[in-house]
Amino acid sequence: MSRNILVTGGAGFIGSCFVVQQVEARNNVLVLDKLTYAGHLVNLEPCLHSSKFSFAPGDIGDAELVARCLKEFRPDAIVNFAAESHVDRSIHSAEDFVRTNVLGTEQLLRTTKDWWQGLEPEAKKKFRFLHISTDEVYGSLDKNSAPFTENSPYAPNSPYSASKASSDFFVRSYFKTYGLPTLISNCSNNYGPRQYPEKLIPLMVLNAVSNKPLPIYGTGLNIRDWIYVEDHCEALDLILSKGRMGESYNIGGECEKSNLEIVYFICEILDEVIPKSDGTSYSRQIKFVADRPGHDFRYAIDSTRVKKELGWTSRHCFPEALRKTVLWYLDNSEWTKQVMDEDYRKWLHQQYQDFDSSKSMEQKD
Ligand code: NAD
Ligand code: TDX
Repeated sequence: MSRNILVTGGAGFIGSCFVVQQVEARNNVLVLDKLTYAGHLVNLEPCLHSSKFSFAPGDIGDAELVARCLKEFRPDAIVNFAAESHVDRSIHSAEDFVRTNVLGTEQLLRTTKDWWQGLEPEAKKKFRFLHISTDEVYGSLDKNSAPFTENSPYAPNSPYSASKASSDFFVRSYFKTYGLPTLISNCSNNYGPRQYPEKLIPLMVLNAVSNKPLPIYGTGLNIRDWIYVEDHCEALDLILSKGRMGESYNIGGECEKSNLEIVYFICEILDEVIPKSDGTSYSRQIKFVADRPGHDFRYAIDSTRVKKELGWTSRHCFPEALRKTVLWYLDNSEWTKQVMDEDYRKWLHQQYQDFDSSKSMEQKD
């Protein structure tokens, strides 16, 4: 049976992948998105003309708009991807992170709860609110510590992760206090097409081919657990259909890599598919720059619960999916042109202007 799903933040990187999968599965999807610098309708191109898809521009914190969407669309589920998502931006200023991730999520919960309480018993029982969170709420691991489980204590270190942790607690509180049927997912680092090029992988690909420096924070030895975005969205579908209310589900790629490894992998792919005319490797563009303040050393996720309880497995293997991702950015220059606008150039200047104080790879050697 087809479901009505309200997807907030559905014009961003992960949300748009989820929306495309759900429309392909013949569910009706209403995307509510504020279209911030990170949200682009072009991300939804594959389903823009589908009768299963509709779009409402706006803010999750706009109670009137959300109430209208709920009343008219009557969702069986809400999936909340809407967030400010970049750690480095949260270090420059946390204001938007508090406004959307904390206050916006709480307002969305409140509006949803008010509407949900008035539903018929059957619709009320069927309804689900899935909140998309992150592994960053658990803080940082040492090299040899066991991966995060759902029972790991929250210990956020960046303003971004503090705002996500806060939103998770509000979701939990709405389940405990009002019985709103909520679910939380905590996922590791996603990669794939349509990721805004402020994040490590698309930034490195696009800088490399523009002959710009590849800025590695600190030593480059920090570790992230990488998951292909489609695998993440498939896990979310299972959580939505079969997850236990009030629970959290960790989702990870079982693919721990240091940042330096990731950048070398990207350079190897580029060296093969678009070799530089002077015969040198793109890795010569690597520059070690000042570290991210409060930089978490390592994330790793234990996905046992989502695997055992819900039968999820990731379908993609890293080398192939990374290659596919790199090729996607090379092949989609119209997309990159659209998202790498004036705002993007301003961000690069704000974040990376300080290249002078950096050391190039050759200098380091
Ligand atoms: P993104 O920055 O690409 O997209 C965020 C989307 O939310 C954009 O379309 C933006 O316009 C929209 N948005 C922002 N503020 C809004 C508001 N107030 N009202 C309505 N829409 C708003 O982010 P992403 O990488 O796709 O991440 C999606 C979610 O997944 C976030 O909650 C993030 O914390 C979480 N997450 C991301 C990763 C990752 O690796 N990218 C990993 C784990 C969890
Ligand atoms: O220029 C860079 N140089 C660099 O060394 C950038 C942008 C990043 N890095 C490092 C910092 C991190 O250790 O690469 C790693 C990955 O950085 P990001 O792509 O910014 O991701 P991260 O900070 O790990 O957070 C991501 O995963 C968890 C998402 O942005 C979050 O939304 C998600 O919750």
